[in-house]
Amino acid sequence: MVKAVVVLGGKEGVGGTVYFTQDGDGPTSVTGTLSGLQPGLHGFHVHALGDTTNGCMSTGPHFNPAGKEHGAPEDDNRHAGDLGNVTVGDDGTATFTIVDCQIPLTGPNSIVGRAVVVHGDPDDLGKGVIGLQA
Ligand SMILES: *[C@@H]1O[C@H](CO)[C@@H](O)[C@H](O)[C@H]1NC(C)=O
Ligand SMILES: [Cu+2]
Ligand SMILES: [Zn+2]
Repeated sequence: MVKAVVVLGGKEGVGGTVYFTQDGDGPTSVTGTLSGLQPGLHGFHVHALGDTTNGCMSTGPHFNPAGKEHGAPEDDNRHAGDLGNVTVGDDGTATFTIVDCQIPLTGPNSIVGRAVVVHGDPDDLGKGVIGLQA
């Protein structure tokens, strides 16, 4: 079992922690909690680069090792990093679980070392770099 974690930080008290686990070549399970966000839907992506020094800008495009188009998680034609939306409640928090087959934690298409970005309207609110966890 390979495990990874990202601690998200952002403007205006936005924060969160997201855990990733993968057993062998199986799907990756993603469980997270977020806080300090506006209620509603927020885009949730893995971006190509782990450089968060200039906010969303320096994290590059959505992670897209297969050279596909932007899409929804259930689409065949999607960026690997397209994990859809997370739903934030009226209290500004979200707890979610995603199971996905395109975001491995090992091998050439590993997402470890890349950035997770939670998008807000209109700003990009939360971001952090995925790191391996013991
Ligand atoms: C995310 O939510 C927006 C706003 O409702 C919607 O337009 C978009 O299709 C959603 N994306 C996915 C991948 O479901
Ligand atoms: Cu994004
Ligand atoms: Zn995309």
